[in-house]
Amino acid sequence: MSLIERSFRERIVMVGVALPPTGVAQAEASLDELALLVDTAGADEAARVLQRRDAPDPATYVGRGKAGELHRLSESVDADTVVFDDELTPAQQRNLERILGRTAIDRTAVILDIFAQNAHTQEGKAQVELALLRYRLPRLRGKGGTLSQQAGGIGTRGPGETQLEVDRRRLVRRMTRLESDLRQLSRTRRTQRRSRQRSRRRSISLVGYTNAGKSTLLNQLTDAGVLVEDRLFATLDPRTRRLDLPGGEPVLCSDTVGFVRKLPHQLVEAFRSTLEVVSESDLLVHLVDGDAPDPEAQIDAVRTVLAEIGAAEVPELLAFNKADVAPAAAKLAASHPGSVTISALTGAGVDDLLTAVSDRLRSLSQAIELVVPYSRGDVVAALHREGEVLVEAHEESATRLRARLDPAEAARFGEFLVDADREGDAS
Ligand SMILES: Nc1nc2c(ncn2[C@@H]2O[C@H](COP(=O)(O)OP(=O)(O)OP(=O)(O)O)[C@@H](O)[C@H]2O)c(=O)[nH]1
Ligand SMILES: [Mg+2]
Repeated sequence: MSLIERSFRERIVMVGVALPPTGVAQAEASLDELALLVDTAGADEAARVLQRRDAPDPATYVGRGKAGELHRLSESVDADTVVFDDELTPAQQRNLERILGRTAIDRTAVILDIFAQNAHTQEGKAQVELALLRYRLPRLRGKGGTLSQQAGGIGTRGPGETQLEVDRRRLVRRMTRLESDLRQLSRTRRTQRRSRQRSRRRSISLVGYTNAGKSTLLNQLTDAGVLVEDRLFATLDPRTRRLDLPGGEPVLCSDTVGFVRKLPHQLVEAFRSTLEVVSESDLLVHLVDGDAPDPEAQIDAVRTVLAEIGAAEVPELLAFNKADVAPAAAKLAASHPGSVTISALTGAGVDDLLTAVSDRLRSLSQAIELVVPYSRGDVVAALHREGEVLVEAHEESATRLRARLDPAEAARFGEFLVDADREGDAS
């Protein structure tokens, strides 16, 4: 399932293009991150090149002259593969491989490769395979029966159209199968989630850039025993654990896949159902690695992905992590009102984080007052199920209740709401 050969450590030339308005500094930071991704995928950096351009070349991404230079460089450092720090179009990739005389891949392929290595559950594997196939389909070239990444070109076109068509059909069939398997898994997941919702528990999700410390935090909070690794995308499958907040309220806490700049849209698509747990949360704890080179850029990248998965509206609590080794964490927190500083590793600040979570959840729900006629026992039962009943008094012909409810749920009980103002007038 892999895009990168792993029988030996491949030698990689990395290529970035600095485009306006982002500029050179950001392109360099992105290349640094690509180096981490390449290393995580199991390959070695042989050289890196940054080119300044006004726009990518439609045919070759970098300029044609630059491509020739890259060919000479790749020869001299004995590189196996050239990785471009952006998504290449299938045509650009084809043209580049012809000029470079070796495999040309893009950032997306590297990230997909890491995901492929880290997928362990049935659902994770299916999601990654689907993303890989969606990436490969438009890049399929007629070359025997293989779905090879190797360059085609004059003289290597193989048996031609027919075989290509066969490959393509096989691929599409497999994709359809995976899509239907995933739909089934997603239905199961949804049913499970619904039964949890019926239990009236609120849910929070730990989100953040990859390697921010989300799994470490879940372990610190719940003894979940989730895999923690100093490597990118260690977690692909969400874990949900119960956790008691300081006030005693139990909540469900999920650890999820980490995000990254330019997270391939094929992956976002494939992981959509997994990520529903995020968009349906009551609160996001957005964990930021205080020790990262550019934490603010990581915050932006995470928010971009959150918007893509429909979670932009979910309230967010920022937590700057790794305070034990990053003095910058406290400074960052100071510039983000309402945020907290923690060390998921040592546990420092974690109590404050939980208090903040508890406070935020409380402020998100509102206390309302209702009068429900005795004939509507079902409504009282629903209030107990979906909210927190604070006071319940039995009056002559009705039950009077004070309850805490999410605004969305409160709206459903509109006809039983006591209008506080009118109540004041009457007395
Ligand atoms: N010093 C220090 N290291 C930490 C802290 N929290 C996490 N780490 C380290 O950071 C690395 C990544 O931690 P994980 O918990 O796997 O990070 P994650 O956010 O789950 O990462 P992905 O699942 O890959 O997205 C590990 O080496 C952790 O030991 C912390 O508070 N202090
Ligand atoms: Mg993790």
